[in-house]
Amino acid sequence: AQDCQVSNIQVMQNLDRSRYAGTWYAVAKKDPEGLFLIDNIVANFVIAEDGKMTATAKGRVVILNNWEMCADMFATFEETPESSKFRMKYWGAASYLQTGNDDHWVIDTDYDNYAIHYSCRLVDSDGTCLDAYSFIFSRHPTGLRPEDQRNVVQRKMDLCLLGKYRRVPHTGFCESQPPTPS
Ligand code: DAO
Repeated sequence: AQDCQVSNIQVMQNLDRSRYAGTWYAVAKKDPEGLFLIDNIVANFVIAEDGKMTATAKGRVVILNNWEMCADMFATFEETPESSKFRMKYWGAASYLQTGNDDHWVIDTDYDNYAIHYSCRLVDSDGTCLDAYSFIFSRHPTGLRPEDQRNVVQRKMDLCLLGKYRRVPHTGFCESQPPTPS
């Protein structure tokens, strides 16, 4: 479906959260209004013993007036009747970092190589998204495998976001404190 209706977006069927868990490197990102995480973005999803999913994430941010730092972020996920649609509460290790409550949708993943994330923060009166952000995640910091790229392009089209992504470089900026392993 490419009618750009948020309610018609196809998500991953029967998401296996334990296979989705672990470390994902953002290799591309479509930014929301008020961009926060810039690059060197690594997320680590964990399934706790009570079955609840949480995440830690790092990324380079620029806050206040050109203060560049590595943000340490935390997130909890609330399940919904659809296995790939979560509500995500997030906050930073420091009080001056962003906090929020966003959708976290898993559009597609093969668990071992790539995952496509989508979040619409504001649905317009016509049902399209006014303020979306989306991560293309890879298990490999070097990027997507060539064989996954066709699929990722198709999903970007389905999300009506083709051409709106930028590459997310990994330069080692946040590597002094890697994310907590699962
Ligand atoms: O970078 O502009 C932005 C929006 C991202 C907000 C969420 C960041 C913290 C939580 C990340 C968890 C895994 C996606």
